[in-house]
Amino acid sequence: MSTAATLITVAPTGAEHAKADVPNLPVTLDELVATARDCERVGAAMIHVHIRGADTRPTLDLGLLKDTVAALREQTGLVVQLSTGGAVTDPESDRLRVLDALPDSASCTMGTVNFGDDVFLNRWEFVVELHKRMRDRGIVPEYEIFDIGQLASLRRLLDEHGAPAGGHVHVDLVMGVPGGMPGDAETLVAALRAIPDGATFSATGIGRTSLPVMFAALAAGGHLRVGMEDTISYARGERVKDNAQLVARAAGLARIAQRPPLPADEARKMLCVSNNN
Ligand code: KMH
Ligand code: ZN
Repeated sequence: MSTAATLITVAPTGAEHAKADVPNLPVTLDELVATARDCERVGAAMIHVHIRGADTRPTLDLGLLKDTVAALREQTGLVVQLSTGGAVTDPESDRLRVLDALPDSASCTMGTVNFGDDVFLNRWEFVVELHKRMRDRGIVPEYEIFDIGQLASLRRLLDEHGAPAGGHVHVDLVMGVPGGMPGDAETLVAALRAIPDGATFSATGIGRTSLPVMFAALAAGGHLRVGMEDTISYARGERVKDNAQLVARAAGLARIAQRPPLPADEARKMLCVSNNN
């Protein structure tokens, strides 16, 4: 299912980059809110959030997650999506507890994948538990797909456990992770053959695959995720200035493709986000 407009999601922080290596990475709540506002202004409609503690390292502290959801809701109109992926070292119990912060949306990765030198573990029982708990809480999942086989797992999940909260299925293809599917047009087209009927999709390319994936996703009628979680390089030899720079580029390309950025209220409708949380 494609739309006449483009949902742009910003993933501003992630769990992988160290603040010491990337000084412009937003890690405090104030920095995150400022980034979110800047990104909304230039075309983002959803934010995919990983938070950091006072030591700038990734954390899944529930109090801080709740404060983050509240601040983003108060100061932006963005759809707030919390990561349940966390960092590769986070235990399942902490990742499940993220849902108690009651975001609009949360990520749900559809399987285990090698992740550089690490392993991003997503056991089947854990995925099912995430899916069910999100539905119980009225949280809309974004099914994160790191490899094409995970789309078969998504079909199995929906067949065996039913539709997600809101009834709409939205998928994010995370391409170019070392250990996952490559970030190129050919792979994106192959992935689309396995996406459930009626689902919408966005795509993001990690590192240098950012641009090829963005062009391929736009050409295929898909949506976009960009941000410093996924790339800190803007062009060859040029570091990203800030997240808004990446969103502005994505918005510009979406306009050129005649599929301008989708406003946040339209994104809520498309994703079937309820206003109950
Ligand atoms: N940080 C990665 C290990 C997600 O947010 O759901 C997992 C990740 C996926 O970023
Ligand atoms: Zn993430």
